[in-house]
Amino acid sequence: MYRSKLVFLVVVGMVYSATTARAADLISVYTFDEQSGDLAADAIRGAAGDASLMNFDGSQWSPGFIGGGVSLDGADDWMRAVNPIVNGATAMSFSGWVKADTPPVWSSIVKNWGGAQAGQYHFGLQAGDGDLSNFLKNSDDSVNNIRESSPFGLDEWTHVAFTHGEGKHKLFKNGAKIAEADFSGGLNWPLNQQNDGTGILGIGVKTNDSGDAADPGAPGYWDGSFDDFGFWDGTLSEAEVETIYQNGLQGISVVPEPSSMSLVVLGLLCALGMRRR
Ligand SMILES: [Ca+2]
Ligand SMILES: [Ca+2]
Repeated sequence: MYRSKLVFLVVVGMVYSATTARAADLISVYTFDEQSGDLAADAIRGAAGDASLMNFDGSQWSPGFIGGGVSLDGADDWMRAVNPIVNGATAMSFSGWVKADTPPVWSSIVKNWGGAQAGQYHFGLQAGDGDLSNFLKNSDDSVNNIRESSPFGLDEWTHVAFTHGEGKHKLFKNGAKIAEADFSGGLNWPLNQQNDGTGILGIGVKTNDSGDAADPGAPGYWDGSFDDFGFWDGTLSEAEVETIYQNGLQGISVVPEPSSMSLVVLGLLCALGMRRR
């Protein structure tokens, strides 16, 4: 009897694993749950993905949408990390929760983009119009811009996402697709970021070409709050984006629950425990 229970648990674990397989792997997450200090930890990459908080005055850790969040002053606060997306990536996705108090010109969410040299992605609010917008640039130097074309709501937590891959560039708000375009190709860092083999992720900013400072011309600081930022190395489906949004409403982060393999091991341990009795 215990053996059949054991087999059942293993089979359940395998089926669960097969049905939850996904094309896109989560490669970087900022939960912004720190509540102190000048680093935002990456729950996937560890120290290699730490984001450095620049020009914050100590009052940055605030209530978020899922646990804690980080608050940016719209004047000079920004964060810098190693870009989680590889140079030449032909697919990627980003998801996060954001709240805008005001919409400074070119308000930035996440960008790998220089002042003069375009990069992989440029996600935020469009110019002075203030609608949700993303730009991608491929290795043919073709820049694609998709946008919502109506002003972004202020003072409310909003789920935002974009995906690249499978021939499409898509933009999402609160789980729903709001814009898409045909687009494909590899995404490359600004040339000046390739000298040391490291691309730059600017959070709440557009950096200069080398990524070591905010672009003096159009820094695009964010005035408001961020929470639960995730990057994937592939293309999330529209259903997956909707699920991430719905999970967020339930207070569930994109950080994965214990994996299906852990469930298999847990099942085995439970079964062995039962056998001993
Ligand atoms: Ca959080
Ligand atoms: Ca500041």
